[in-house]
Amino acid sequence: MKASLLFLLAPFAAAAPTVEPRQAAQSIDALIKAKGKEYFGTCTDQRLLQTGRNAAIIEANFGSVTPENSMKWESLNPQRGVYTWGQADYLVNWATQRNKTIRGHTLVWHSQLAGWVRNINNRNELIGVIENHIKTVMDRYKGKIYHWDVINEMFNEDGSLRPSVFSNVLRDEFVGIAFRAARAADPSAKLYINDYNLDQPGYAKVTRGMVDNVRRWLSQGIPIDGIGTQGHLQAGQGAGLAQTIRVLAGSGVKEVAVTELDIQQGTNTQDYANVVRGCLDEPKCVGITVWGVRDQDSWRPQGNPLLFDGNYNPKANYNSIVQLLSR
Ligand code: 9MR
Repeated sequence: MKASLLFLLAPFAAAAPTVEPRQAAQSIDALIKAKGKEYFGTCTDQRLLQTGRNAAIIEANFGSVTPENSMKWESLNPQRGVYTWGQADYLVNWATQRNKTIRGHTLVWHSQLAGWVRNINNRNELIGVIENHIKTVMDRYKGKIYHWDVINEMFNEDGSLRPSVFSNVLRDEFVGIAFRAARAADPSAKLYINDYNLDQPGYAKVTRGMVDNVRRWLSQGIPIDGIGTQGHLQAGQGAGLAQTIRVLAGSGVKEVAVTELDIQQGTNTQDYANVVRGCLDEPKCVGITVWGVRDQDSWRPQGNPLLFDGNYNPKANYNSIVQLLSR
């Protein structure tokens, strides 16, 4: 539409009740795509999408969604043989209808795990259960979920294997089992290993944990495509995460992503911009996902860690990203 026509229509558009005003001047998703990245995303789920202005904000400013809770094992498959798809389907349909890509989260995780899985102590039974879960979930959303967090949070802080039903029964063999099952289920999905506290380049969980192990697993032919660093940061940690993105990329994976970014507010107002710059500077970094829209809907609301305030207005954090990406 010509600018002059837009100008004529503007007063009517503003008055029309069905038109949701933009909450932010520019889409950070459009801006990061213009820099060659795949997406700027956020987590959400059905309840949030049906609350307030969340859906409108996500539609206008984000290009990817991650289900915050609806695809976790306890949500999808709370009892053996019983799958409850309602909330996950809602998210997938919402995103697909609006051309948003989806990061699936998450297939194998010790937390928010169904109780019946936690009690398995037979090796073959557990292998079968892991393979069946991955196949069942990935089949349902085949071609619709672009990235999958196949394994979540499997390392201790010192880089060793975290105790869980998976590592207790199968040691680290469950990594190959899970990634091979995922590759077979949807060969076009990008398969990730995801973890938190991968925020400082020299930290043991980064070096001895993620990087050394992923390098070894890749050399064994295990089909890991990417590493996700969650990025639940304290104020001042943005620059460290930017450096860590590069270290993770050095493991030999094809891609890396910041998957759950939120930053406790402090005096450093450049944290968000520092993380985004870190992703721009690393060619393997494909995108960034923030862990929620509004501060008060965050899993840790105390530090006002997100990009929008309680009234759904974009905060200085949001504008600092716009500024950086507009250069
Ligand atoms: O944001 C999620 C919150 O609503 C849940 O109550 C919580 C339960 O563990 O999980 C949160 O999301 C987590 C994510 O799935 C994995 N990494 C850490 C996230 C924050 O706890």
